[in-house]
Amino acid sequence: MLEKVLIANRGEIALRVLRACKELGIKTVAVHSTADRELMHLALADESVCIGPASGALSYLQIPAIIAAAEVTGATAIHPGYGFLAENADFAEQVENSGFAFIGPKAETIRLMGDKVSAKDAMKRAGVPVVPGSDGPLPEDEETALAIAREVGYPVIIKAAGGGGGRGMRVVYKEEDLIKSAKLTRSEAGSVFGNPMVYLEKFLGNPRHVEVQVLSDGQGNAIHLGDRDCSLQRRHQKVLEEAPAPYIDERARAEVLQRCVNACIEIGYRGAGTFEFLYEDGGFYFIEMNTRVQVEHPVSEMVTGIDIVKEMLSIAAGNKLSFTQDDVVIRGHSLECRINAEDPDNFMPCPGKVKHFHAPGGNGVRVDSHLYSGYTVPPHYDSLIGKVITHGATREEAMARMRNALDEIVVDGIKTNVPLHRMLVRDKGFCEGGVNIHYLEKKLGMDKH
Ligand code: MV4
Repeated sequence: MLEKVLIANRGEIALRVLRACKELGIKTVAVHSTADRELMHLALADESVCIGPASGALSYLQIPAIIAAAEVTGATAIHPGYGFLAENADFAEQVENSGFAFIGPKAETIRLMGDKVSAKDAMKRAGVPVVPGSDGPLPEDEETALAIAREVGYPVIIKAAGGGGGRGMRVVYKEEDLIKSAKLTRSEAGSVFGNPMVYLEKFLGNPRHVEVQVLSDGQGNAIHLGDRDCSLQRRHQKVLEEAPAPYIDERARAEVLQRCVNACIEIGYRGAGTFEFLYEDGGFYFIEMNTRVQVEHPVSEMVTGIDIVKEMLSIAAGNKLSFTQDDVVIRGHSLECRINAEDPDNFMPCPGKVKHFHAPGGNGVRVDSHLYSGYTVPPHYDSLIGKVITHGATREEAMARMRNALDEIVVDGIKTNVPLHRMLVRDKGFCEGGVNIHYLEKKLGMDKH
């Protein structure tokens, strides 16, 4: 096993990784900014190192500071968590070139998936169903571009190769708008991502966001941990996730899960990964792959009983997967509510001192949070302060347990989105299941029309 892991992150995910390391008897190094001296996991780590001032750009995003911290503490591996440097191929490369294990895929895989055109091309060639489109970059030649869009059929969407997660996209409804939309998206992509390359896809009007969790050891063995539905989102920020995705055509599901596993073996994928799909009219269409552990990984853990972070550590230590697909059984249903320090009325971040925190409990209830009474949520980072996760034999049981958990949770002193979650778990449409990516924004009256 790995000897000593440096956790290059903060908040709930740093605590999550620390817990996995401690379970496995791995020593831990926590790194933190000057604004994060109160973080819970610092007290639990074997060592901690301050790597810079409050701003994430000057601390958690400082590659030399993190590698120096690993060197002075004698860490042997680095876990990037999510966000920050987790999908930075240069970071992964420098970590490995400095002699540490990067707990994630090879740098070249991160680079491949970071470019959405090469990611889609690789997945299509590996047999994963993709959204129909330009099959590569959208050519600058206007006649060729118009011909591609006409062949795909309007409406189409133009996306930046360097984008992802909802940044750098533009929907085009009619042919006369294509060229100016392509030019605009190209120019924005050039300035925002430093890469003007764009590609074109058929625009799906009412899809669901369904993703597939995989684990692959980079030694020829890969498995899936089923799927998750992350359709409940606002402005590309997920709010509530669940596993498995409800009301999916079972033949299409079995097919796509197997194709993801095959693709992992085909590309020699190493670590935990997520294939993101749009699901519409019974079909799955690949859009992007995430090469990190995701915020919502616990719902997959709850329905499989597999600890994804422990598996990441084991894979990084060079071990083969210790189980096969037949050992993975999807049991029951799981929900996750993301708890944010934000104003429930206008979604503005609301950092500040937590006067009192009470975590919910009971059968099938899990809380992943670094919160404690007296902790001050700093204003410099993401507003996620924890996740309430429930499991039940059925979706209804998981939902009833979530209603109870949200009734019990107390976060006094700051505003949170708990009221939004209390409303959602009683919402008729959501309770029935299978809502699409526009459902929450429509419900909140944010619909553009
Ligand atoms: C799409 C789409 C419809 N058609 N692609 C937004 C995030 C990025 N990962 C991909 N996104 C979308 N791509 C085609 N061809 C609609 C979205 C989309 C979306 C996707 C997943 C979750 C939430 C979303 C919200 C708005 C738009």
